[in-house]
Amino acid sequence: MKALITGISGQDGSYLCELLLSKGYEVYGLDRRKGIESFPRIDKKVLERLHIVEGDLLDFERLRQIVKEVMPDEIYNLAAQSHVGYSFKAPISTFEMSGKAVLFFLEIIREVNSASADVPKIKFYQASTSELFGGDPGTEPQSETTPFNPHSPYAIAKLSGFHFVKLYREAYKIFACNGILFNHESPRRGADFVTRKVTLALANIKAGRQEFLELGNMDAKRDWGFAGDYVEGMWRILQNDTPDDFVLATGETHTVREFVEEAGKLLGYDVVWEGKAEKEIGKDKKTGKIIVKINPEFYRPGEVNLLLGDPAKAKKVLGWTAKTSFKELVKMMVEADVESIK
Ligand code: NAP
Ligand code: G4F
Repeated sequence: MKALITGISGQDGSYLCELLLSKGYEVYGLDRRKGIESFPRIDKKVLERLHIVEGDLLDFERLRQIVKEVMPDEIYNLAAQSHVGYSFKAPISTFEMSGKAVLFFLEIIREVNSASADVPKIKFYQASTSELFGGDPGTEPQSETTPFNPHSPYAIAKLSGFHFVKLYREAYKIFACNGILFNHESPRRGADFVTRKVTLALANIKAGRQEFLELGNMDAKRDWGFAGDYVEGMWRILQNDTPDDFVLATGETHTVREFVEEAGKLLGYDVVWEGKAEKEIGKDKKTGKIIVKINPEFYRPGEVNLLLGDPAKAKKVLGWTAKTSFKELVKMMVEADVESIK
């Protein structure tokens, strides 16, 4: 089996390529040209087993050439501008990467699939997101049947990608699926996402290298799982007999504040909170040291308040469940960051 993964250098790409290699796949990874080889998330031995192909997600002709040359059995489209906050600053490029580029792949697959009856059909996985739901209180737990109400340029872009996948599946019988994934984190998470920002900052504060941590909305609730578990779900989605869309989630939700408390505990801090809104601070109860301050710069023009997924369909149809608990995830990330800053 041959797989093409876009976004190979990202968090999920790094775990997915390991999984597929372990299953005997020949793995091709799309990487945009940077002039230097840079795959900090991928182990050197794993990298040696990958075929890296250079190309940009927005270059239709290059993508077409790559797909025709590689002729993968499966395409996992993970590449995106994946930061929700940044999508308010760069809505146009975000829209192109998560909307237009999805259509590029579907058009290429339509062309390849229809070329001749002997050509093997390509299966397509689209990295869709729980951001589609909008997280309005009262809609939880969110499942495949919950109405969408996107609150950011990122979510609107991903919603267009979601609908293109559904349309091409229904209209052209392409084996195309959306994985509607809730937040999944790991020690390989980008440092500008809230979980990794917290674990890295607290490790630095503990080591005396940073004074305090600045955050935005502490009340947001997320259904946080471990990325390593979620890539297994992506693979299972494409092994299902029929193409379909699936929610992958843990079924548990926590506030950003709870994430800070849990990470703090592991480093010997008993974080207590004082003040409200922009005046809120988090202090270590024993020493009185201020660990967290609010910086409104990290507030978003549109916020998703509450994400809590219902993964029942994935469990029933795919036999998939998130194995790693919230506490195990936080511990894994804190321990990795204590090591990473040494
Ligand atoms: P990530 O770490 O931000 O990785 C994004 C990847 O996309 C990187 O490899 C990046 O390459 C690549 N990329 C961006 N623009 C590109 C372009 N123009 N051409 C080629 N490659 C490009 O994201 P992730 O956390 O692994 O998430 C993977 C996918 O799942 C994303 O589509 C994300 O939106 C979606 N998703 C993530 C979560 C989550 O909680 N992690 C939940 C739901 C959905 P560079 O290294 O060159 O920047
Ligand atoms: O970690 P975040 O930036 O992740 P967010 O916005 O939930 O998006 C992630 O998960 C989505 C799936 O639901 C993916 F589709 C998407 O690609 C990405 O992987 O923020 C989580 C929450 C937000 O409510 C944010 O406002 O944390 C809040 N937050 C509070 N302070 C902060 C901060 N977020 C960031 N990044 N930085 C802060 O300082």
